[in-house]
Amino acid sequence: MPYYVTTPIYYVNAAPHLGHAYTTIAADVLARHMRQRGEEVFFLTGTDEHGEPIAQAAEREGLTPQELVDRIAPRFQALMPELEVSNDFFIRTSDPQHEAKVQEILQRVYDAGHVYAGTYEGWYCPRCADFKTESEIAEGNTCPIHGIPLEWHEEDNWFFRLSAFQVPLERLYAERPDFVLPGVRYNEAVSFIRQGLDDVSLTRARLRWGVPVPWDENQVFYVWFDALLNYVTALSYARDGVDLTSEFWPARYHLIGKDILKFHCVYWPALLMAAGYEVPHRLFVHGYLLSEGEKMSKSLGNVLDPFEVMDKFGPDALRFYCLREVTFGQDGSVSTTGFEARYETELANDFGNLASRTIAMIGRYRDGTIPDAPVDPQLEPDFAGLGETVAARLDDADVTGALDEIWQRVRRLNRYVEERAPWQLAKDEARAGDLDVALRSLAEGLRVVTVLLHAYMPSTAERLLAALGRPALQLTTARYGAQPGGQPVEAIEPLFPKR
Ligand code: ME8
Repeated sequence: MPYYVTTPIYYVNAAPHLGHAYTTIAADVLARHMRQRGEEVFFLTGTDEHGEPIAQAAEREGLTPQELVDRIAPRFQALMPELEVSNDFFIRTSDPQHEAKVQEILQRVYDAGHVYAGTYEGWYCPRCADFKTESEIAEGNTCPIHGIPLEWHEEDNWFFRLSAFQVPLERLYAERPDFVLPGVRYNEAVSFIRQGLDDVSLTRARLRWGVPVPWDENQVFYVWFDALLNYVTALSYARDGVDLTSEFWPARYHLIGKDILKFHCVYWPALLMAAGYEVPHRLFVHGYLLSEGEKMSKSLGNVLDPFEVMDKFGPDALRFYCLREVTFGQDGSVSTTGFEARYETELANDFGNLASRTIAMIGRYRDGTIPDAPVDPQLEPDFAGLGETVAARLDDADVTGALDEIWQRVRRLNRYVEERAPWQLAKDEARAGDLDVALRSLAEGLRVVTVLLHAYMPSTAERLLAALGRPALQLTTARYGAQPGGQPVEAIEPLFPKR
């Protein structure tokens, strides 16, 4: 089954930060891993360029909205190769093809009777571009996400009949207990639905910066409907002259942060049903990266700059750190000191040293050729079924759990070096056969973990596999003993040098 994975599309009212990098890296791990499994993959990310937050940011800077988005969207686009993110397309919601497709789909929703004219009044957060329900209003009539005062808004709008989807949504969730992962987020979505769904406003009258409503020239679509639809519109024009929708829709995974759960877990499936599309297979809702106990965000200003971290340590170290430090699905703190500690203990010591020592010992004791000896059966139980275990974890988007499985084997190989002490074996000619087995087993174990780490640290893994003379990346090769010995290796510079 083809594998379509998406990230949220990011607002371009400020520069990209580590939170944006985080979701995108996680999606990249899934995409790369599925390619290693030989699946047809389509991986989408992009920018959300309409709506009030953008219009306001442009005004503050004395620019037109178009000028602002044309200035900032390229910075998000440039972030992708820097992070080694292998997205198949980058959507911008100001793309004319996206706008035309949004109009076509929402016209269909209108024609099917899911839209009516009404007046909206309520408390509104201009940063969220969202009206707040009773339970979403924080103390002092403020936005619980941005901490700013809410504004009372009244306007004539077109409404989407979300309430009509109450029963279909309840049924969807009852039939598919894994529709939203992790379970705590599934429960949150279900309780939101059970509270009773109000209709939601689909358009905005006061704003010009958006996709025009085809049946009412005085309105544009509410940015969230325009934005959600990116996941289907992109497939229709990402490849010239080919519509990929029937191949890749429904998406296998939408990855999102918990801040946008309501839109994705409630509005989005309802809108898809109204428009006659299948709903996605699954959504995975991750937690927040925290900095000094607070959510990192542009509006709060406590931002850890991914560009700075990458300049000093490279993208692979950043990718590894984010997914290792914070269990995907939960909140967790990130910091420069935390980063440096993991860089030192896990990347430089656990993995980097294992690679350098293994290659150096093969050089020193066996003239740089992996001995053509059997692999040590002692390590077999540690590696049995590892590829399948990692694949199963990643089928559930458990990117931290899969990485932990791999890392346990990295540590096992380090213990194996200590247990076998090849430098001792090398002193005794009678133990040459044992030394052959130990070196062959280390090289093979190292190769297996590196194939599995490719999704997480692509360029490091490729460098190391090339040095081991076995560049194959397919998941089927991630089996201990799958590749024969007798292979020359090449010395390499430390993978994670001291900084
Ligand atoms: O909400 N920790 O865009 P946005 C973890 N345009 N992830 C974080 C994060 C943090 N501290 N900060 C941001 C929007 N993110 C809409 C989405 S989708 C149809 C429209 C990530 O620029 C996380 O994925 O505010 C979060 O959901 C997303 O960035 C919000 O990005």
